[in-house]
Amino acid sequence: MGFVEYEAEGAVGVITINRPQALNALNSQVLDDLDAVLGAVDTAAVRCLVLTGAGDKSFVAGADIGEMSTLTKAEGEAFGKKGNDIFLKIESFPIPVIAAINGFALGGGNELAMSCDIRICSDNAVFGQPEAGLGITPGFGGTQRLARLVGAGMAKQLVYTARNIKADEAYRIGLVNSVYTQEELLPAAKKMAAVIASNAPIAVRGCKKAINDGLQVSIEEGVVIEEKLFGDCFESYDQQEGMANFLRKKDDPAKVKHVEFKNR
Ligand code: CO8
Repeated sequence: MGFVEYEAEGAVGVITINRPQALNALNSQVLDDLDAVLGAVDTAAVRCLVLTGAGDKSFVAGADIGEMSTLTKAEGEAFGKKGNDIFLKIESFPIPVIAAINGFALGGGNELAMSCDIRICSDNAVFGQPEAGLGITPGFGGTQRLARLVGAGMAKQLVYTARNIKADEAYRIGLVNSVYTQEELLPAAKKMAAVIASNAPIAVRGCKKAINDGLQVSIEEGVVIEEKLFGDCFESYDQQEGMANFLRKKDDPAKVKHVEFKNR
């Protein structure tokens, strides 16, 4: 579909931002296409997504500077809302999303990666929020998510200086979980996605919601959110079979097998 490709491989879906001639920069069309692809994902069959960029140079080099250059105040705010709405959709997407960051993740590109559940990158990846050097603030959630991910002090330093950092520094500050060679990155992302997809889908969804929703509230309110989602797992096939499978090994370890979770 347009600038965004989607391919499901069993229970793992791969979304690719495909505008390599502009280093996968996010113009309105790319954002619309991404929104449409997200809307078309069959979350009954697909249990984990990988999000990456086309080519070997860039994940997403930011929002499209050409398109933004002539916006009015009202248009700028509307463009920010358009990106924010889609990135919030990713953040609260029912299944986990892994960002496989294969190069530049600047401005809106870093913001897109931060809306995903997990970030891993290639050794040529470059991260940054260059907006202050362009005369704007980050506008697709960067001021909010970067501070939550790496702490306010480091986020402020990166945003105020508009300095880019390489993969090793992104790893050191906790912006990404691991660094791979370019060749290894996508297979590693798919492998992680397959592991996630092999676990009980109702539980994985509940974990995502509990962590995300819990981060917005006090610990007292957070544990109540967890209690509800924990309770929701019981009486499901996946809970009953998952636990029965464990208990069978008390009789005979050879009886333990991989559980085929059924999402019910
Ligand atoms: N927007 C539009 N086009 C871009 C972008 C971009 N962000 N990044 C790269 N391109 C285009 C270039 O213009 C160039 O096109 P052409 O071949 O037609 O000249 C092509 O991609 C290749 O780029 P370069 O030739 O520049 O490649 P280099 O390897 O020399 O440099 C860089 C790569 C360092 C990534 C460089 O392209 C660059 O600095 N790009 C801009 C990065 C940037 O500043 N990103 C942040 C943008 S601001 C933002 O994302 C705000 C998000 C919130 C928006 C809220 C709205 C209100």
